[in-house]
Amino acid sequence: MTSGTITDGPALRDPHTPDSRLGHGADYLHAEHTLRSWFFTTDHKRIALLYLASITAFFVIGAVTAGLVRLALVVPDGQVFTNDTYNKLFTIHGVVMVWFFLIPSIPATFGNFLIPLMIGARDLAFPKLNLASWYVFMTGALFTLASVVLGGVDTGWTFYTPLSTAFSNTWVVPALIGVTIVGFSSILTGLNFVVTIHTMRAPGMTWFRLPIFVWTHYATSLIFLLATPVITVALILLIAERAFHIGVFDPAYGGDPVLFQHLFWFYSHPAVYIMVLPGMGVISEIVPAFAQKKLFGYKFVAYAAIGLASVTFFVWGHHMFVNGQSDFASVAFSVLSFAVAVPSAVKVYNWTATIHKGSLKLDTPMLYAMGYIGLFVLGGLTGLYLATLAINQHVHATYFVVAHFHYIMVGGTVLAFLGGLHFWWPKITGRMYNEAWGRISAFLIFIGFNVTFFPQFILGYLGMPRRYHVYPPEFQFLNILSSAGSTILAVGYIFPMVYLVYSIWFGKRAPANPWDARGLEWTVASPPPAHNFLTEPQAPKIPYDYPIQARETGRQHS
Ligand code: HEM
Ligand SMILES: [Cu+2]
Repeated sequence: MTSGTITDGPALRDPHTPDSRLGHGADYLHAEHTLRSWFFTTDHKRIALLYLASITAFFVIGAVTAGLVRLALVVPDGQVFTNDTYNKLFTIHGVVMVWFFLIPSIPATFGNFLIPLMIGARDLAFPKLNLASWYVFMTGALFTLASVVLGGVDTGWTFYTPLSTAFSNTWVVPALIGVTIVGFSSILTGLNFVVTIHTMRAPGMTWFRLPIFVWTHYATSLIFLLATPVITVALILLIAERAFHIGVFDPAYGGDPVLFQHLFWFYSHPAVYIMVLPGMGVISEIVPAFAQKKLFGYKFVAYAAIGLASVTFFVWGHHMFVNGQSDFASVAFSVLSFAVAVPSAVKVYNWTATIHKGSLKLDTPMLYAMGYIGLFVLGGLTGLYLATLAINQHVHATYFVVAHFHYIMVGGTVLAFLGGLHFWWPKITGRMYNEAWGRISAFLIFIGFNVTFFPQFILGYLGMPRRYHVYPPEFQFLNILSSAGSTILAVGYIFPMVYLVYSIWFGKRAPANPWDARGLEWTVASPPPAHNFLTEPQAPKIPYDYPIQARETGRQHS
């Protein structure tokens, strides 16, 4: 083949990567071997792996600190750690998990790896910017982790004022600088995805032929672009407030601490959808593949992604029902929060309808997907409890909230992440993992998760506040149950780390399409060639063209 055929068309613009000198047949993992070729790569697939390694390391830090928090809570009298250490532990856990794991997790790894492959492009629109985003991300994360090494932070991941501005004597400023820097990485990634999806689609890849994974990443990128600058400004003001007492948030200087909460949640509620939408994209790929059935209501699922991304900007006040906002504001935010249920329910309904009468294969990715749907529904429904003003009075800042957000964020993001990791692992590495171990781990995680977090709904309902490590002895049994569950969960997380890494060297070689799935990423070899497509990719006429078609128009035939 001549290189002429593959530089034709906007989708295949040559990004001028150093590796473009290489033969077009070399797979991306073996195209070059030097360390330099990894740390200066502009190949979206290699950058995805840099992110995968980083966020895995951060997940381990987050998980170890979670384990220590659960360890402390085994006894009611708070004797395991000092108050100060306990506060620092849950802060590191929250900061690392939210800012350095959950937010980048799926977009930075699978988004980076798959969006160009799925739309038939050779790379992202700005390959060098993509590499720069990873360096920005690492710089910020290491800044924040340095504050931990220096002595820790005790404000919680929310950095609420006036604790963070006036009262905390821990390393707040370097922690904030790190989180601020990481925000720029999100903005750059969002920008790259939006431009890529607009301009790099292969001929014939119309908007309504895009995989839902691409749609959800498009919606997520809009949130990255529109919401992240707000937290950036808020955090810079917070740093200035703490360093120079400029009087934006501190009443002693004429400021307003509640203003910080508005700015914080104006970003951080949409951030929940930065975490959850990409996971929904993953589930929307897995479910049709393992039901061998066309995704039910494709257009509704696509619109629901945009719908969620829009409504999410108007509900931030549900975090402040008891913090002195007007009754009118509270009622409005309550009603708007209920509106979020509509597009969420559309998604769940459509996945369920896709499974219905499909020819189900319960392989590891599908087990994660089904676990995801269950946990997400429970997380979402308890969100409606929290959005109800009278109930919120009772459970605000209790373990009910902790249980709710873990169902959404761990159930919704981590299970989707693991499902996606197993689904695309053969594509990414060219190797198959051990299916039996995969299924065992998926079960352990599902059971461990529920044993850990379900008791926390009860604890919260009974009145146990979050962020305390001294509690009345009658709460001890449920806390021990929760800590025991977290041990099962930890084992469930360790298994995949072992058998997946093992498969890289000893796993069976993966075919191009081990699951008989649809989508352009399955038309290239596993692992894909350095330049993705050897010949011009052909966009499918309809997305999710599986043998079993949903009977959306079936009435007239029956
Ligand atoms: C895997 C992803 C996880 C994420 C994203 C996550 C996220 C969070 C966040 C944001 C907080 C709030 C911290 C704060 O309020 O300052 C938190 C608290 C906590 N998490 Fe996690 N967590 C995860 C996993 C776990 C696991 C596996 C466990 C237990 C084994 C766990 C146990 C806890 C506990 C006990 C708290 C303290 C609640 C409190 O503030 O009193 N988390 N987590
Ligand atoms: Cu919210």
